[in-house]
Amino acid sequence: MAPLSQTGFRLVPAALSAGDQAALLVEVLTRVETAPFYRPVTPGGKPMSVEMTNFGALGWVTDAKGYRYQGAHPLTGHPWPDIPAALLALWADLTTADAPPDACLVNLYRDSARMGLHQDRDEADFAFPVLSVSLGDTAVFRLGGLSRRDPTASVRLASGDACVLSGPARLAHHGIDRVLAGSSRLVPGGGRINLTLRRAGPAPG
Ligand code: MD6
Ligand code: FE
Repeated sequence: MAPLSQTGFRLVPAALSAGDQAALLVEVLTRVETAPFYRPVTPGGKPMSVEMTNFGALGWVTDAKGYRYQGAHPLTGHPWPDIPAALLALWADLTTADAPPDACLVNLYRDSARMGLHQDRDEADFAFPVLSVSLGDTAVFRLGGLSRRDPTASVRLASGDACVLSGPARLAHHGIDRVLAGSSRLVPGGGRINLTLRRAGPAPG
């Protein structure tokens, strides 16, 4: 299956208008004042080039102990801030999930930050999709298949674009090859912010 036409991969260009992007950025930066971006370390001990924080009941973290979801910021010890309402609305609009997301990973790409090919597989129930929203500089997103060795293809994610991995594509490999510096003026100081919404815990009820 050609990676970009596989069932369950959906790119939604301009899911957010310019005004909605600016409003969401304010919501994000306000939360970052109390839940600052930090540079995570892989279980192998390598600092990531991407900086991270989270919103929601559960946040994705990585350190020497491994990958997991936890309820508190690793540096402040405080619960993560709540998920902005505009993102909850987008999840309701663009997915068929019957429960709201409980986790929103926030990735900050400055300079030459990138993200290697990976699967999102630390969640309890892969029946829930992952929805990503991009703000700021355009990224080159690479999508492959269920096997790491499957062919890949790349597509650009611009500011305001959303993308969904669901169904057969939920566990597809994907990553960020690079970010096109200076392609947007949205993020103060330059760069790109990506927000990924997930249901990390089991379905409620
Ligand atoms: C990023 N995105 O766009 C990284 N994961 O910065 C992801 O890792 C991702 O875009 C799952 C579903 C959609 C994604
Ligand atoms: Fe991912």
